[in-house]
Amino acid sequence: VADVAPPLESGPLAATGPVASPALVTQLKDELRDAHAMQIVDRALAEFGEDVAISFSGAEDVLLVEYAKESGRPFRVFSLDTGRLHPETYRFFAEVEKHYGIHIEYLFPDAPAVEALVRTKGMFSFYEDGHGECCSIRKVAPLRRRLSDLRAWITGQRRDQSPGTRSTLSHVELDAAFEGTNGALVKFNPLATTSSDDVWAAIRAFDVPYNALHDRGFVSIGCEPCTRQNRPGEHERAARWWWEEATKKECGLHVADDG
Ligand code: ADX
Ligand code: SF4
Repeated sequence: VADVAPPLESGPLAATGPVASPALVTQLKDELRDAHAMQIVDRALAEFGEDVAISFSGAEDVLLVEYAKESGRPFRVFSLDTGRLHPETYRFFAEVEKHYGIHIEYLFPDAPAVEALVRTKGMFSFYEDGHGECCSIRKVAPLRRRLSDLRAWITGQRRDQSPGTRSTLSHVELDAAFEGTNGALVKFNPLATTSSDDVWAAIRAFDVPYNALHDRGFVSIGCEPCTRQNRPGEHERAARWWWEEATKKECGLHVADDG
């Protein structure tokens, strides 16, 4: 497509700005405590330039892409293509690329690792022995690879998505699970204190494209075999890995920074 901008250079990036240290995180945390999500995205892009990227799941976190566009700054977006997403999500990725004139940087899992898993345990092992192994191969390892040449990342996590695991989430934290180029990795959660209702009000107000699954009863969207439609009155997280206990509904992408 002629009007699509070329992707920013990928691969190891020289760290040019300030080191993503705990002191910087404390400073940003104080500064952005009461900031609007749009200001937080802008600040992240201003501070880290091409050493920060938006982690886009293909759901309502598309609002982050809108805010990045509104900032007028260059920005980069990556998605973890687990190979198990809904067809609607793949179509939505393409729609987002066209709408914003960007290329999403897709990360794929290690082929031999996926082959070994499905040859020994089949395509749906997670229903038998939990989602940990599959998520670790299809999501966590590719994410680790992606983050290793960044100094910061931006996620769409919100407190109201998961009362059990995200209720104290901050707008800025030191990543407790992954390392960036310089070791320490800053994690921005611009929507941490935004409610689901406010996210949807903004998506409508900005006329942002969204995943067609949302019109069919899906609220929280992950991989196809591990996501179902929400039932009336149930919390959105109940529709993810529904056969497992509520306390296990994290896949390893997000580990809380309790500091
Ligand atoms: S998950 O850990 O349970 O899968 P969730 O679906 O709540 O995460 O999404 C929270 C944030 O994690 C998203 O807004 C996004 O920043 C990141 N994320 C989740 N899934 C992906 C994915 N497949 N690719 C990139 N980022 C993702
Ligand atoms: Fe595998 Fe399900 Fe995890 Fe997707 S969410 S990586 S299909 S276990």
